[in-house]
Amino acid sequence: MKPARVLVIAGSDSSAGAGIQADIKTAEAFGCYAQTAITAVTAQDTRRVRAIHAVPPEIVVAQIEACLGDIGADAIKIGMLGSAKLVRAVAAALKRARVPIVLDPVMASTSGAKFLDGKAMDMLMEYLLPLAALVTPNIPEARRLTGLRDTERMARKLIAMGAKSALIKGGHATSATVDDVLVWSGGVETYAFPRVKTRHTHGTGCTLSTAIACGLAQNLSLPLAVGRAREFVQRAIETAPGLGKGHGPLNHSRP
Ligand code: PXL
Repeated sequence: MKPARVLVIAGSDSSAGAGIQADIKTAEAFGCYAQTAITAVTAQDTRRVRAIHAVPPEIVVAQIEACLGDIGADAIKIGMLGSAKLVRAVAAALKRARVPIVLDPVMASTSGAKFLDGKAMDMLMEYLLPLAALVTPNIPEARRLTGLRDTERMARKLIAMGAKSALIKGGHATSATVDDVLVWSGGVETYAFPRVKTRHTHGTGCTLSTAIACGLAQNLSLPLAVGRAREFVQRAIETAPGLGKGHGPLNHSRP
């Protein structure tokens, strides 16, 4: 049987904990075929981002067209974009895509480097949210996008702003469990997992959103795709190899 196909539009992480490298490893773990449109090349380790080289929008669009024009995709995941220009170009390139789009509104790296400025955030809300089957902000991102503090209200506002559904990730909260809240057409689901005391969380957001896109590509319902993805990330954190001196990578291979 042919594998389900996902197209990932995201940045490269030289340390391979996050970004495109995490996305490909995640897709492999779920038996999906990942194609990629690389938006930026980052030079980073587990401690900091040293340099970012943005790929010109026309080259990103050419990659998207190459992927969709031949092999095709059953779901699309959007991660790091990096500039307002690229947000607009990607939105235009995906306008006619008829498969679910998972939008991870990446604002910064786990180590704190800024990936998206205010103007690009505004563009993302205007042009990309309306294309998203699911948007997956963490709490700081959801606050920036909505101006609200209550999780369920943040999700509802993102839906009012155009996304079909929203998953607010609780990793940045301080509760004993990490509570991720999904608001979708079928109602509200909360995914609660014990908070793991670890610094090895580099790439959790990338991994989760790609794992969800894989589920959607494989025709799982949205709440099942989120549940399966959340379990995968939990095990990947619990079995992280402990590499690097900062925020190390997860274990993506059969965690
Ligand atoms: O997890 C956010 C993220 C997205 N994309 C790239 C990254 C990171 C975090 O470091 O490096 C390329």
